[in-house]
Amino acid sequence: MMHPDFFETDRHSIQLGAGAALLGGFAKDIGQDLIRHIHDLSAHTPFRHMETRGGKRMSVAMLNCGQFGWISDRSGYRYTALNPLTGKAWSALPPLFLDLATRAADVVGFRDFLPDACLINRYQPGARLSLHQDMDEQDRTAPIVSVSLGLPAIFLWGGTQRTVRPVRHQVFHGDVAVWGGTSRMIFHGIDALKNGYHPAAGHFRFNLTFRKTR
Ligand code: MD6
Ligand code: FE
Repeated sequence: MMHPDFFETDRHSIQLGAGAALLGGFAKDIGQDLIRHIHDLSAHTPFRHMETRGGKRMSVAMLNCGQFGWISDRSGYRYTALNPLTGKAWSALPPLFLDLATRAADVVGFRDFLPDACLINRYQPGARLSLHQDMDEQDRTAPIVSVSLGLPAIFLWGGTQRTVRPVRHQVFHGDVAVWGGTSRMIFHGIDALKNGYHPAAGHFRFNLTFRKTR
């Protein structure tokens, strides 16, 4: 059930579906801090363009922090405890990240969300993420919390079948999407990023996606 505070967070918050909401500006006040952390993390684990199962280079560059990291290569998509490039653990989740993810999930009615993975996506102009379902997590009862930073983008929100034509939502710096429950397996994606300049992120859009993988 929606927490009563949901309707107070921001007048631009919208419910996407059952157990799913877009919280307008929820992380705006810490946006710059979050980006600073992303830069620190990327000094340790550089962003890279992984390959899809089919061998195509992804247009979105990624890095991970947390107990588990999402990786993609020719053997498919999965979470690993070690970075395959270094053989070392991923960097720990910064407390600021964890606190934000838990607060956002709570507002949408998912209490005590404790993510064990944070995938950081970096989009440059033209980069996109085609319609997909998040299905590499064992725990499908936990929601996903997704934080938009930097340049705006068009978030595509479809249905439980790939053939459903997606609704287009513009997402801005500091917006947070949360989805779980019966919306957990909705097809979604990001349209090709438009060129632009954001004072805190330059020519990029960043997205933090928090999950409980197991
Ligand atoms: C993005 N996000 O916003 C891509 N997946 O850059 C996702 O694919 C995503 O935002 C699951 C839940 C939230 C998301
Ligand atoms: Fe996704």
